[in-house]
Amino acid sequence: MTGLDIAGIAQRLGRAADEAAAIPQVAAEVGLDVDTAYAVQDALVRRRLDRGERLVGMKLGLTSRAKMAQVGVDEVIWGRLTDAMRVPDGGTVDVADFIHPRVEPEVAFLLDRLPEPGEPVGAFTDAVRAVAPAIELIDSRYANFTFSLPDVIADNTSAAAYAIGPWSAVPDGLDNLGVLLEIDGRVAQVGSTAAILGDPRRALDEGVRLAGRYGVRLREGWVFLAGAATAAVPLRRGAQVRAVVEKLGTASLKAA
Ligand code: OOG
Repeated sequence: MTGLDIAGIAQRLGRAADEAAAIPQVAAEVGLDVDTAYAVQDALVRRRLDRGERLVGMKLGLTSRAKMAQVGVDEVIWGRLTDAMRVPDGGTVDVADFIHPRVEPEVAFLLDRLPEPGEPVGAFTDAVRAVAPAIELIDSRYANFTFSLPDVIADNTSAAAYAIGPWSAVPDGLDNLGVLLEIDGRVAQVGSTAAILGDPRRALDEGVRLAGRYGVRLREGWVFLAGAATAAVPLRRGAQVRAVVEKLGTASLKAA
């Protein structure tokens, strides 16, 4: 570990989120590498846990080419989800709580029994109890939504809020389902679950592997967001957002 002020960087990022006020990127300035960035993320999320939030899941980011191209970072990243980030399906978020929120359509898994660390996930249907369409609201804490790989990792992969549609049993194929993001009833993005690492089931193996490197184990009952299938779209006040995933249905939220 370096002599970097991990707690201090986490504090800056945490305040930026609390005050909905962007900060400049930190990685280049302080020489943050990927491992240290995950340590900052840990401290940033711990700050939330210290004020009573609960860790309820994990997300992957940049699992699709569209997302990688949009932000100019081409590595899969993972972040942590707390209960306070969850918005009820059909619920309302206040855009004033965020800096420059964007929404993206996702697939969520409800985790069942997970294998021991180091073991492959094995049968997907043993590891996943249910699947659902989801909307992730991302909000980079950095000015202009611009960051490097360590910056976005430190910022808990821009995680801000998420809504999950109805859970259903895992269908036979998950690897080529149509995905739509609609804003005010108009199609804003079109994609396929195939865009998520070729098959969103692969995202779970990736998540187990990546988090395992940092001693983090996925838990039964956790939500797992597999990463966006399309580029993200800015969320404007008054917008009505729907993510539609073929066979799985719809998740929605409103922006006040
Ligand atoms: C990074 C987080 C990306 C996804 O699903 O690809 C992400 C960002 O774009 O700000 O959550």
